[in-house]
Amino acid sequence: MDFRLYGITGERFHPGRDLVEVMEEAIQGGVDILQLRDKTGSKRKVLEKARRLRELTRRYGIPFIVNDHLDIALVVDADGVHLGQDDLPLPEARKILGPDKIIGISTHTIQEARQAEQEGADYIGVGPVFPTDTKSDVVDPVTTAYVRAVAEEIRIPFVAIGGIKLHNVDEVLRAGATRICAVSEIVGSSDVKGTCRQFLQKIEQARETS
Ligand code: TZP
Ligand code: MG
Repeated sequence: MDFRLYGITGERFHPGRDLVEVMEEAIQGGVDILQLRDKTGSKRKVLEKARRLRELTRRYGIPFIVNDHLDIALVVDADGVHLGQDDLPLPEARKILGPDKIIGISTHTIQEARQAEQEGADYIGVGPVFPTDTKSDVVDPVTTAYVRAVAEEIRIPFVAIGGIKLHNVDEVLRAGATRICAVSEIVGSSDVKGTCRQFLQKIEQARETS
């Protein structure tokens, strides 16, 4: 679980470009864990994408995570799932997936973070740090104050997410984040690889000076 730059798919940000092609560029730029997040496609369509991204991530030797769909994660032998506060609770998901799969949980409050840690989450998401249009049912921004609180208290890996761009990522890193996720800034970029490289450089810099 020692990832730095968490990539999530966001197909509406690259119309006309193939999903796998865009995500491969992101991996080449430094994305070292990849999540398939598809809130609109049919089960079959999501399954098809999952198969392709499983093949891609295997080729590059990085973990592959499926958002929401435990069944698809199992069928394609993904490394894990990412679940929100309204999805199947973590203990139930663990029963289905077993001890070896990665389970990540979205959190918006320190109470949710504590609970996820206690229940055996492998990592948590912390966000949305800033306003974002990428997620529709999003809660109010948690701000860097929540990032700081998690950095101080929570011992499992956490990844900051939501509205993070190259121009504001330093603020998130200063609050104690050592893992970053950006969706629109990466997959919507005209230079996906270069954008990832710049994120990674900033993350590495912050890790060295912390
Ligand atoms: N979870 C919390 S915010 C968010 C998700 C999936 C969307 C992040 O997208 P962006 O484009 O980096 O703001
Ligand atoms: Mg969900």
